[in-house]
Amino acid sequence: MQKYILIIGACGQIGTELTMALREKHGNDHVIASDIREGNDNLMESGPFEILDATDYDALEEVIAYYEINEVYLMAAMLSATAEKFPMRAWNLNMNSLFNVLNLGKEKKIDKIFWPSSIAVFGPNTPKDHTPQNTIMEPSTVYGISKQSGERWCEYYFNKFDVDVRSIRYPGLISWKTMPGGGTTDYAVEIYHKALSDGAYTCFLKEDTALPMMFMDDAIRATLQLMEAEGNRIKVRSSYNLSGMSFTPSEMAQSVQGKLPNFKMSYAPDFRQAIADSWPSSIDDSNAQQDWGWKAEFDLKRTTEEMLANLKPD
Ligand code: AKB
Repeated sequence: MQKYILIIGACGQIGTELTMALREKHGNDHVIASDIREGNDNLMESGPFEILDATDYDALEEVIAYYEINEVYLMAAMLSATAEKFPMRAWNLNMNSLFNVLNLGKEKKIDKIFWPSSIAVFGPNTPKDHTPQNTIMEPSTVYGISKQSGERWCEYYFNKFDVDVRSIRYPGLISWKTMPGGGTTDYAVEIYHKALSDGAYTCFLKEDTALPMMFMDDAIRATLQLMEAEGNRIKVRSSYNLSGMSFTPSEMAQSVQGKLPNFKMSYAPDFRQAIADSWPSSIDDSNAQQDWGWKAEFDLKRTTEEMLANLKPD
């Protein structure tokens, strides 16, 4: 059977790179990008693109029927910092888009679903270091509550209705092609842009706040690996812990200074500090390693080299 893939939220930080990776693998015409707004030229011109509101079930169903879609990646979401400002909008987007896609799976209109969860499912009572796959969660943010609820629903739809839905708890993602928007881990991307443009950056988290992070190439590779794995290897149907690296803002500043010795970092923590304080410092991803062979490749040093080389003005 021919594979036709729909990416919802294709213009975001992950969606942009995921769309291009899937187009390279399956052919441009087999990967339909969609978003509520237009994205970068490369994404829009390299294959089909649809304006689509993920909370509109009828519109979603129509696109799926028109392109004979069998696989959906639902990347549209409101992230942690923005969700604290607009709780009801975040809940509406994050939950209703998921129900729409899960119900299309239940009705056998699509065969396979990817839905991203996050380290935000964990909360202040969670063990902070090497946070295990199964542990106390109790998220204290709007975004985290929506992601934890989403995980429960994914597992429920798999058990009750045999919906093949797969998921990863992404850490903070670092990339140079598309900016993140509205997250608590965004500082780890902003720092590189500001280091090159201004030689200085004021971080909105404290210098010693360690968080789990990952370079985008690893995140895309993990996503494709999970989606390509045989179904019987996917033992976790809520969402898999995934680990790349862990570091503090001050360790990141040192890494940038290794390449740009005059770079200056200062700190002005804001409301995002409380969100970061509720999240783990590092993640145990041994289930992902055992079940489908996951292994990260990028550490902080390599991430800094890639980011600065690609963002550097010519
Ligand atoms: C955020 O900071 O909200 C996201 C996430 C960790 O899910 N990057």
